[in-house]
Amino acid sequence: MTPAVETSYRDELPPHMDFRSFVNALKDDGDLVEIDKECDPDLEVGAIIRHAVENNERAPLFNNLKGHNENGLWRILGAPNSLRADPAQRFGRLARHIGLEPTASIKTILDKMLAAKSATPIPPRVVQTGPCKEFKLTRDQFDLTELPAPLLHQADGGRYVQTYGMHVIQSPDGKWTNWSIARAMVHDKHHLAGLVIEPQHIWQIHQMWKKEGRDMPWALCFGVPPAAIMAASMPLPAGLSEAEYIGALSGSPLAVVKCETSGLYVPANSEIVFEGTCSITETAPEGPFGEMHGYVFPGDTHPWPKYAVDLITHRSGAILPVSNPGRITDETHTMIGPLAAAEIGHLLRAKGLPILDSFAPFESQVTWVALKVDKAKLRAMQLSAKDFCGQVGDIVFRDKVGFTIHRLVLVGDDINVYDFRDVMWAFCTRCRPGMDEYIFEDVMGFPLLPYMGHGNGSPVKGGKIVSDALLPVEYTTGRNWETASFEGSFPKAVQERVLKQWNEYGY
Ligand code: 4VP
Repeated sequence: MTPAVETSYRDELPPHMDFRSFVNALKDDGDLVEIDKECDPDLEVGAIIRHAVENNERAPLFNNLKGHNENGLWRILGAPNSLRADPAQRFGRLARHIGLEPTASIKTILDKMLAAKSATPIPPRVVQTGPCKEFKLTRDQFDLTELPAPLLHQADGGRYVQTYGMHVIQSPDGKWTNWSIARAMVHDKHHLAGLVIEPQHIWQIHQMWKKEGRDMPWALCFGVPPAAIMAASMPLPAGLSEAEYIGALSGSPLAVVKCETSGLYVPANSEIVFEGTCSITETAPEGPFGEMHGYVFPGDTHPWPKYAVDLITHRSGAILPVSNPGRITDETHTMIGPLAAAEIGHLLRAKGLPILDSFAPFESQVTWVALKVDKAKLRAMQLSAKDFCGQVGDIVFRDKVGFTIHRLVLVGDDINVYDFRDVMWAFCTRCRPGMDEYIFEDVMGFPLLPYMGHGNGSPVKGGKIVSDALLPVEYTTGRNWETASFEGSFPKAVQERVLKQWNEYGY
């Protein structure tokens, strides 16, 4: 066993390996607003976060929350992974999550997430203790209803303490440890109620415990190393340990420490850890919650598993990260969509299909993934549009990586999939409604999408489509048009002359 963690430990870690260092990095980047004025977790915090994310504003750090306890439990960091206003650093917060410079492009960020999948896994390093153990609160020392868990939208069914924490669970045989994000709200003094939806890994492991007839040991860690929360948001394959993947991603082992009440291990420098169990028999009313597609349906409450919180441990000056989902752009868009898109591209390439890039446009509320097709390779495959689109849809929509995505848009290699104007232009001009679209009704659907959960058909099945925005010539002889644009319709010399003389024209 490695000796106890010394106090200097946390200061030496880079931002992607320590949440507190990450907050400091945002401050140094000029991407943080420290709010010392008292703020009310009852809607005021939620409104500030919403206004910030809808305007790509700096992340708010609430240092003085109404209702914080005598140990300062807790402060809140809002919008931990939303966008920056400066186009040169638009993805700066995501970049900081994985050890890249803030100017990294979204492609560079997603490529790094994918590369770590094939790098040698680095298992976590067990330490005896860590910053997360600085304070310990037993059941008689906390009341979840008294702590400043935020009410994030006025119609929410509860205080969503869990929007950006990481659930830690293990299969009953101990072979698979899974780290993931799933929302949960405060139910009572010592319980949460949270979504455990099929086909998510948390659901798969919960099913295993149901078969065993035992409640599922569980920990929920808030303010984990940013690289860990990125991994927890990515639809990595079943059985893969996120902890080892994070080691590969960052090139060093992640320090973990044993829970007090179970055999689970959690990141040693987590800001806050809830320890307990997730019931296999008991449920509690959960929701509604303002969600990633930009809606909350008042009164839409459903029974979901009940989590018992038996112990809370935390760092001093603990910070709870909070994502307030809704209309773009927040963490449910910057993370869920692009990370699924990266995995979708990876899966299609692994199956031999010629996909160059993949991205979930934020403007589609991350319900679409645009796929850039390598046309030369496509032509060599001599596939009909029907066969190609059928294969793409079958591969993606019948796999867990495609769960949240309802439209795949196939585009040619003149289209930049990271630019929604490009994707929309191709979709609107090259995909003939009906004839160029392939509907999938026998696949799993995403019930959170309003046209699924509150629509005309089954909330959990179908409603998916492959939209072919490749013109027929792109399958055979190649592009036969020029773009009617400044860049596409004029010789380079003319473009250069016009740009050089632009001011002389009177502009
Ligand atoms: C898998 C996605 C997902 C996103 C948000 C949410 O509340 C549940 C599931």
